[in-house]
Formats: sequence, structure tokens, C-alpha cells
Amino acid sequence: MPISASPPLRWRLLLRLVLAGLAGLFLGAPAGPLQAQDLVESQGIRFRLISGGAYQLGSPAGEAGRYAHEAPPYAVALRPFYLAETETTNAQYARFLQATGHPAPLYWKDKKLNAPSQPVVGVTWNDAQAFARWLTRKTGVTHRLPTEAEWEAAARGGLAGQPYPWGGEAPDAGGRFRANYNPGNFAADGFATTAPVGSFPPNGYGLYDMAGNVAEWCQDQVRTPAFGGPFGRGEVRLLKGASWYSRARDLRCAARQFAPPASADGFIGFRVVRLLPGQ
Ligand SMILES: [Ca+2]
Repeated sequence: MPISASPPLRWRLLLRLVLAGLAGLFLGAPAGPLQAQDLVESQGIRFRLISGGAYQLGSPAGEAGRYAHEAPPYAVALRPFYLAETETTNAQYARFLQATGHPAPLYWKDKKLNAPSQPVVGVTWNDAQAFARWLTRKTGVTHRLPTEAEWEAAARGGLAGQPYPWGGEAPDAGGRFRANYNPGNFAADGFATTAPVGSFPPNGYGLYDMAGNVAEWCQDQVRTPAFGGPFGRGEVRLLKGASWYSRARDLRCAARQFAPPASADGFIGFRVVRLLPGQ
């Protein structure tokens, strides 16, 4: 909350948090049967409806592997939104490049990373913005990157207070891998770099790779001590979910990574939000 918020705004925000906290008492209820409107397909991207309501996010002080710059536990009220079932793939991104003439990202010709079903990497935050704007123009429906709260609420898949999208087990518990990451040997989970999206089981909301594979750009600008700043000069944006390059602790839903918006790397990608009609 900005310190300069006027008293009425402060009270409205406070009321919203209290209501979110009350609604949070009912978190954890199993999701109902999938309805037709829960799934939308557009421009080769499948979107899942994430219900509006209260979500419990952040990590408690005692969570194993927690970093000091993570948000403490907090309740947030979200409006409903659609989130792409998978990270944006090279095939989906290719449509955008072809339609717009936007420059190809780094690693576009790297055979280890450029199969159609692998997530696009080497994209800057600015590239992700251009992709979302193109989808918006093309469909007449607003698309954008998720906020951290939207991303994390979706990643938790209906499980409150669990470190990972699948619950509390380590990503390799019982010798079964639940994500593409770096368990000490990059390829031990079956993938030395990015995995084709959807190679591991989805979370409780039907979303794939909310942990690992590629770190996903979020909308949020990072500029406050709450995000672990200061980071020096200039703009810094948030990444969630960690990647094929990351260790287990970074795969937790509350974990955060940061990068300037013009930076690109082989472990960074994104997925998009699609707003509901009228939003
Ligand atoms: Ca791996």
C-alpha cells in the first residue's frame, strides 16, 4: 500500500484484507466439476478459469528453504481471471513473430531449446508485454502478464499453506519427479534443459509447470523493501516458479526471482492472463 494513500483508500484496502481473511477460512475446499466456461481456447492457447475470491499467499517463517525477501503469509482478494494452462510455447510465440515481425528472442535457433512444444525462452519482460498486447488486439479481450498474487494463487492449485503446487513433498520424493529443475544433475528428472510443456502432472487447477521448467515474468514492478530491494538503479520485474536451472527451494510457490525488464535468459519465459469479458 502506498504510504501516501488517502485515508478512505486505506480504509477500503483494510476492509478488503479483513474480508479476504474471513473468506480465507473457507480455503482448501475441493474444486467442483469442470464446467465448459472454465476452459477457453484462443490463438492456440488453452486458458483455465481461476475463481475470484480470497487466497492465502506468502510463506511462513518456518517454511524450509524460505528466503528473507519472500512475502510473509497474507490474504488477498482476487477477481476471477483466466490463466494459460502452460507456459507460452515456441509454437505459440512463432505465431506472434510471424504476425507482427517482432524480433526473434535469444536462443530461438538453439536446438536444445527451440522445439515447438518447449516453452519460449530468451524473452524479455518487454517481449512478453508485446505478445500480450498482440493477443489483446487480435482477440479484443485484454491479455496481460499475471500479478504475483494471481500467479501464486493459481500455482497453489487450491492447496493452502503448502510450499509446492503439489503439496508438501520434495520435488523428487520417492524417486518420482514432479517438476523440471536441477536436482544436482540437470537431467536426473529426464530433461537437461527445458521440458516440453505439460511433461509433469498438473496442479489442482489443471495448470502445468507452475514449478520449474522456465521462470515466468510477472507484471509487478519490484521497488520496495518488501520485495527484497533496493536493487540499485532502474526498473526490476518479478519472476515466479523458477526453472530447469533452479534448485528445489526455488520451486516453492512463495519464492521470488528478479530481473530488469530488458534482460533475457535461457531459463526465462512467461504465461499470460486473459481477463473475463467486461473487465
Ligand atoms: Ca531438469
